[in-house]
Amino acid sequence: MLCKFTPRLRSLRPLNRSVHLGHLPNSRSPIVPTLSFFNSVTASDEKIPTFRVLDGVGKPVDGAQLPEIDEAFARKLYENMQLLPTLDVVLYNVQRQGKISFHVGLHGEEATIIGSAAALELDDEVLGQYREMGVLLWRGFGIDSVMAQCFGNQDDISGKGRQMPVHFGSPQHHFHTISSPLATQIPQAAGVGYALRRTPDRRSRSIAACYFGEGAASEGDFHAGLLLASTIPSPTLFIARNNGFAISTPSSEQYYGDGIASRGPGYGIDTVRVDGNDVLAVLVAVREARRRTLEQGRAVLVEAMSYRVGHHSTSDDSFAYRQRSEVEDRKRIDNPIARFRLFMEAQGWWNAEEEEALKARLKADVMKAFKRAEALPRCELGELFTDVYAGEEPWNIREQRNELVGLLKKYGKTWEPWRTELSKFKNGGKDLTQA
Ligand SMILES: Cc1ncc(C[n+]2csc(CCOP(=O)(O)OP(=O)(O)O)c2C)c(N)n1
Ligand SMILES: [Mg+2]
Repeated sequence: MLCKFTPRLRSLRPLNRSVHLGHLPNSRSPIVPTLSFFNSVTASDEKIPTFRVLDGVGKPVDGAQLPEIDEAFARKLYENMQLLPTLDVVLYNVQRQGKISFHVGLHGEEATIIGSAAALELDDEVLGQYREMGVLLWRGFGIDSVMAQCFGNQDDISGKGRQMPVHFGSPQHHFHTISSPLATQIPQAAGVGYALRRTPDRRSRSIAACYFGEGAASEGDFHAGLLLASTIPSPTLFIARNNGFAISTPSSEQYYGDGIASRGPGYGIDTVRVDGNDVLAVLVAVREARRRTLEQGRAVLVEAMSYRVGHHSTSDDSFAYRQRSEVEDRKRIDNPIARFRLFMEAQGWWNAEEEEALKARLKADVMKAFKRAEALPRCELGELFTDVYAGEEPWNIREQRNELVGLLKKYGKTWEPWRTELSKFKNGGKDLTQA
């Protein structure tokens, strides 16, 4: 059954009135005697519509297909959304103080991330791009684990401090480790979906959910991944976060077609576009997309439209390529958190005092986690070389460890930058220097 909001992308009427002139081999395409080009995936030649349930001030739009949620669930959504900018602000400043090397925030995409996280089951396999920290937090990863990963300290369960900040991963939370090269997660997700289909106790129960930006969708891996997931059917849900920018490249220069959603039908993939600043619309769309993915055992594509309010990362100054006023306008006019807060207030589920108390509590929690993480040492230095590969240690890892031991013997005590760095590791790097 098609949902009310879903454009019927897969069963479009032919653009010409069909005249019965037979069929070509290997195709059910009707033959027509008049020449007609087309450049739209909607039957009406209009742009693909965007599903929304709350308007800009949090009021349900006419005929809105609102999800059934209770107060406790709404609060959970809201508190998780509010936690994200709290963490982003602190981590951004901590990077500016030189205490961590990098941060990438998700200002403006809180509804896309939390709405979709809430629509997934906790053990669906998630393959993110890098702005999906909120999915982990929704699953109970915890602020301390976020800080430990960003500081690369001994408590970093993602990678023992061996990854760049924000490159989270957690098998326990079914969250595959982020990798920097864009779009690699897309074909991998098709493979994960296929593996789930082949695993008896997860078939018909779990899906692979893959997040990526509209910029990453210009990579060859996007096309390979969608083709793979459609021709070797697998329960893979592709969530395109279209936030308007790929660093400095605006989406107007990223593609000429109708966004990312227009590509779904080309791969025979059920597709929907949703207002990514409307947390309830994202929740409904991703829930339905997930249901279809499982029911059909086939890929589904969701394109969530939003606006990247923050700079791309701490390595970017976005005012070099966009107007400050444009950003301020977007923040004010279409703020996903404010939209949902107004909805909550209208239900009698939230008020100004609770807002103030929540913000104070979240800030205190984040600051406490930051101070804790800052004080913890890194893992032992030798951990750099452990569990890189399964099984016996290969020669190249052994060779690299020996090389580092040699360099440490030569410079470890004498060269100030090395002395400082070594002091940050548990036991001061003695596991290698005294090896
Ligand atoms: C293969 C590859 N090319 C370029 C980069 C550099 N890079 C990192 S993020 C980024 C922009 C990605 O934009 P988008 O996919 O829209 O995601 P967003 O940052 O907007 O969330 C680029 C070009 C990279 N990491 N990998
Ligand atoms: Mg983008």
